[in-house]
Amino acid sequence: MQQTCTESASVIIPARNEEGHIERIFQEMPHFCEQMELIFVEGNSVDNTWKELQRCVRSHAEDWPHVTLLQQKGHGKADAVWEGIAHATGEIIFILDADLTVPPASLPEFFAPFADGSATFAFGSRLVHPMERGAMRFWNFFANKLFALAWRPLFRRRITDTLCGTKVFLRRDYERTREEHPHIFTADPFGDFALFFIAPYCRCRVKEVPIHYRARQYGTTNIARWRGGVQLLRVYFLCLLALLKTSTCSNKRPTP
Ligand SMILES: Nc1nc2c(ncn2[C@@H]2O[C@H](COP(=O)(O)OP(=O)(O)O)[C@@H](O)[C@H]2O)c(=O)[nH]1
Ligand SMILES: [Mg+2]
Repeated sequence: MQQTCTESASVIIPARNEEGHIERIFQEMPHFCEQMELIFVEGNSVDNTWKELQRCVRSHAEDWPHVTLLQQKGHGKADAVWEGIAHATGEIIFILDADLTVPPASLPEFFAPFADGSATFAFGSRLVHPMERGAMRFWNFFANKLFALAWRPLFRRRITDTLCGTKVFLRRDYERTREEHPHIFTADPFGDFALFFIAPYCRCRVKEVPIHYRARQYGTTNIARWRGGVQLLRVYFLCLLALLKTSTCSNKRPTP
């Protein structure tokens, strides 16, 4: 089996109004890869997230020497994630929400299949293990189930969750997919579906990692779920269309 580069990892952490979680991120983040950097992308917070990030970078400098702090120029989670990836130097990109609902301690489980070459794309599922009380609202739970069903034919395998913030992929796959389908990345308000699209488009070896989803301890959601849901539906159809076109093109290619 072809080995993937396992030498460097960038963890991108979008953070808006997450002041109360920053210290714990530094404390709970495991060192799971030889060359590892953390990239926080703060944006439009109304609390002291930015100041707290600066304080934590100073106080954890010994443990975490490679930390980049960015303040996004645009708006929204996806914009923050794209900006973070643009600054990443690692070959493997991890996206991790700053709200600690997915424990940073679970990241080695996502890294392991990259390290042994069995996966080139990994994502978290919140819907396998029981989750903490209050971690997910009823209509979100319902929509998550539906979106997981909708993505199954695109992945050609059973998947149980599409909107867990934790997604892991190769930077080269991201760059290729983004260059060839930029409209999908600009249409996605959260980034989850555009990133999901990488897996079938680049024919990745896929690993779903069940995680124990936790409830937020600080602040509230930054996501407008109804408007976001409609936007996601549109992004889903853009992905579907792009994959259908790709398979039509490859079917038309003459066999050598
Ligand atoms: N930089 C940045 N981060 C954001 C923005 N919106 C959401 N986030 C972060 O993205 C992650 C997911 O957002 P969250 O509010 O937890 O949404 P939910 O999980 O759908 O309730 C969290 O780490 C947020 O801090 C934004 O506009 N800018
Ligand atoms: Mg959240």
